[in-house]
Amino acid sequence: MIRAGTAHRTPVHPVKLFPDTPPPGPFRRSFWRSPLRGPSLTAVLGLLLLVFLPVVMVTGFLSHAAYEPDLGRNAIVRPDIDLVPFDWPTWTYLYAVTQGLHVVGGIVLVPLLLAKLWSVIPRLFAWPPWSSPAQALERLTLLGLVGGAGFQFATGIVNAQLYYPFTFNFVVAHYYGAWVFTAAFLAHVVVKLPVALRARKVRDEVLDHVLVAPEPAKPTLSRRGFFGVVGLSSGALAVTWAGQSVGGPLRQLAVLGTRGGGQSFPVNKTAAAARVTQAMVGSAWRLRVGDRSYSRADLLAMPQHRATLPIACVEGWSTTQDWEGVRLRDLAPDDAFGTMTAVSLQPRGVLRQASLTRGQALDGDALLALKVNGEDLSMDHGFPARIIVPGLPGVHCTKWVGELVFA
Ligand SMILES: Nc1nc2c(c(=O)[nH]1)N[C@H]1C(S)=C(S)[C@@H](COP(=O)(O)O)O[C@H]1N2
Ligand SMILES: [Mo]
Repeated sequence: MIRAGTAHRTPVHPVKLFPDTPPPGPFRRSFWRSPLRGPSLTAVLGLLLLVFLPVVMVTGFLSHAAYEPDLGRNAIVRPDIDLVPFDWPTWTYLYAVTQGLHVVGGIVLVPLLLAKLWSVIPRLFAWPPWSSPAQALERLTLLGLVGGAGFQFATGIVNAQLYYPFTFNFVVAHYYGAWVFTAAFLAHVVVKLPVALRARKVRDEVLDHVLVAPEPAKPTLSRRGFFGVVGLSSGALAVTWAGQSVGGPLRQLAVLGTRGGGQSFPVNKTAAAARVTQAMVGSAWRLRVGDRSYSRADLLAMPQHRATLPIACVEGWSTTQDWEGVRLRDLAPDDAFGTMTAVSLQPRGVLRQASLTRGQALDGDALLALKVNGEDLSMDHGFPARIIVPGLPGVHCTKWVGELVFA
């Protein structure tokens, strides 16, 4: 402190950005009064997230890989900066499992994430906000962590409930958001893991720690009760969401997730919404493949193949049905192709066409489906013909196909 009358002395400290005393309110430690907060609660929550968050993160990047972003027509980011370029295998339930884990996992983690955020809230109001450039940088990674998590969870959950309701490109934004969050998450783990491991051995009460309330209020909940609330919330979310990915009797319980629709399984984008009309799919409809053209009767006269396969949507739901139609490899003019692009009659929209790798198109169960569960496809499920391939994301199962391009 420099007292009046001593101003002629050279100050020892550089000019302070912030006064010593925090402003009243959340910046004062005494504002935070829960007796539950402390480094060990935060450590347990952090370690739980360290185990479960990577499941959601890794399956998210796998979803990006499944999109085959290096295939021209699927490119969601510049193909030359694609960071996960490999051929997504056609293992029947692969995408249903990875994306089910991604979406259900993300939803189930929300209570744990909120609990973690609640446990460290006094730190977000630390005073002074920063005292050195290094500390300012550390707080910036916190912004990436909290902001990144908020953005990823909010956009992901909204997208899983509604069909791409955003004015921005969700896929691209969620992908770049994932890199921001992952970088901040890794930095946070490197800095905090040793702290968390140490904190579990020390009793909070003996610490003068920013997370320990200096004037604790009476407890309203024991720590066990706190974990009970978090666990029950996660469990309730799991029960009301997971059924749409897992299926079976659980599907009835998935009140927060399942899509309704015709032919008794979910529809993503109806024919009407895609602006596909009866006239476009009537008797004049032909499938074009190079210079050849097939009527529906021509296709039904070819060898028919049946396969029980899931539609596994990026939104996390999946549904397994019995499909019947012509193998894609029977429609290829020759063996010399690298990719196959299905083009829909749908006039507009990113999903009007999608590309498969050669390996995916050659799979014995990769079909141009004409029927499902023994009946002609309904309009909403892609009549007169749609793609269905084992293991791929639903976005690659193009409906109302008008042309196949083997390139
Ligand atoms: N032409 C076209 N095909 C499409 C779509 C679309 O919007 N347009 N949506 C895709 C998506 S995201 C999914 S999950 C599946 C859903 O198929 P279903 O409506 O038969 O269940 O169709 C795919 N095929
Ligand atoms: Mo989808």
